[in-house]
Amino acid sequence: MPSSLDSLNRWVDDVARLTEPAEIHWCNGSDGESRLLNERMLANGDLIALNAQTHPGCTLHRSSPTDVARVEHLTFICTQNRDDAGPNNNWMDPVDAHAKIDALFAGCMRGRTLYVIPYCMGPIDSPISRCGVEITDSPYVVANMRIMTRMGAAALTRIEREGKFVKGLHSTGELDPDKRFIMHFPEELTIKSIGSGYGGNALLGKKCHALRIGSWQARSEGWLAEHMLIVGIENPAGETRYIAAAFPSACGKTNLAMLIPPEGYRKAGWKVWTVGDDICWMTPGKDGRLWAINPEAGYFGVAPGTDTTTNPNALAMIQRDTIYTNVGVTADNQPWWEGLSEGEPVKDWRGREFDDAQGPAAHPNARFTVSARQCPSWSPMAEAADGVPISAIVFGGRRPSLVPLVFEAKDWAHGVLVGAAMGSETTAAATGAVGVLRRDSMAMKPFCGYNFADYFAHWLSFDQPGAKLPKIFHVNWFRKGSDGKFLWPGFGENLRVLEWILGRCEGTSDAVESPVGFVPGVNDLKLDGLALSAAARQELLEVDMHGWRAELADIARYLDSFGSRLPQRLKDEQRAIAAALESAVESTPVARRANGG
Ligand code: SAT
Ligand code: MN
Repeated sequence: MPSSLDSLNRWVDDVARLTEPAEIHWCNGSDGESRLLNERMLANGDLIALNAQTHPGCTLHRSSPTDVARVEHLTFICTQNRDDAGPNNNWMDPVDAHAKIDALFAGCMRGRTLYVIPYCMGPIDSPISRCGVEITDSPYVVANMRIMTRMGAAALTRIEREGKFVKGLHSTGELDPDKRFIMHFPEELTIKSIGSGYGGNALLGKKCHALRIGSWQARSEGWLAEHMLIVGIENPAGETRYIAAAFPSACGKTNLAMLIPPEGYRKAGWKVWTVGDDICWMTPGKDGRLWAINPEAGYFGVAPGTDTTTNPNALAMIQRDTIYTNVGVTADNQPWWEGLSEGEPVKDWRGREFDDAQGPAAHPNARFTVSARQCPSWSPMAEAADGVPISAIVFGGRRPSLVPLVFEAKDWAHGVLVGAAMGSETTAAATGAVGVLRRDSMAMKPFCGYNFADYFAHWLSFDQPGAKLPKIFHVNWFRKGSDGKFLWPGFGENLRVLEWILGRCEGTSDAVESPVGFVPGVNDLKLDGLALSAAARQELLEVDMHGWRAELADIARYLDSFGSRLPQRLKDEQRAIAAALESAVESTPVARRANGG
């Protein structure tokens, strides 16, 4: 009888014939293997040792200066039918795409080792988890995948049992931006990536598998693969509720997932548990609720800005056994980045003598890779095979104006519109201009592996009789006052907003109804002890009807860009809100007090 590993073996043979490596190494994920690889990388300069007294087990990787972020313009979804990829993706015909990228793979591993990395996204025994195999010629990728996924022998055993896995082929190639492509073939459960060694371009379990291919699999199998953190909030009564929150890259998911409660909350007994900081797979349970796992086993977080005040949990977890990418270093060889209050850099992320005229010491998208278990707020529920039940889904982006601190969607379909209409200013996580406002539906613009119109329909389809769906909210930590400064202190204080959100789920927090959703009244949020002027409180919670009327018109234009595939239900939601705003603008807006539930 043929073993279910036959197809894997055949694929590895085919790839080896194409790429011509000097040797092939099957990764088992053991400590010994990891030590050996590290030694090799330290010897050849792929990794640089950091101060072993202050940062035991930590290393630094400097990527090529033109390879420091995801490359959305070189990322393709290759489906037989162009409309299946949708206007939200770059598309290429699969036959052309294979031909184009295989030409770049030909002979690309000469003199190099081909590593075969079997991995599992999610707890190894979870029915929600899915497996994949990445082939790469980058030992740095192997080291990162070992932290970010359940990699090695156990994953291979599961693959042998299931016979099904996502195939990912990666090579750093020549690290030439002109010979770089990140291609996805969802119909073949296949990924091919060449020319980059960086993060989301190269660690194929992450954005390529867990989101782009994952979202495709999720639609056909009835679940959701989302760009969301998962956080558990334990109240003083000892009850923990879980929130899943979607924000674009580099908008504070890691910080929110690891939040430290403000002092008053801490003393009262509130605790925060981190389940995930980037990706969430959710599936309807027998009880009608959505149950979520974090498919990852580690964090690939943004280093700049991480400090004792912003994210003390993250700072604590990256003191040992961490791979740093593109940070600066101090005179005594400690990692350093902008926003770190201690130490000062002598070398920048490229390894040059630090000179602030040449730019920052750390690249703005510099990262740390670390095992999730090192986080002081790590939740043991991150290993639960059934996942955790989600009480609330939160969408958010960087919106300097208009969008209030928090509001609640009126129901699931309205919530889907709120997610679809999400906008945010771009960040350094992808190459291109920073600070430009763009629509980023569900924070999935760079990551949805199929047509957004079909994706919105998939979201709407969860609204079934018997479903006990989470309530949907929108937050905006980034609203600015007329002085250009952020109005809201953010970070730990965000727990105040999460408390209101969970109160809405339990029927214990009040709100004011507005055409755009339920907004807390000034006294509905617990703001005691915050240095926040009455004017700032007012502004943070204000719904500017005229501004929102223009916003809804812009949302309508955005929705129209998806043509006839867009679900009518979503258009109806948009029209209903636009009409409500129209009458609110015409008459004097009278806010109606909504009851707790
Ligand atoms: O580079 S990654 O895609 O892994 C990180 C991010 O952009 O969110
Ligand atoms: Mn992300």
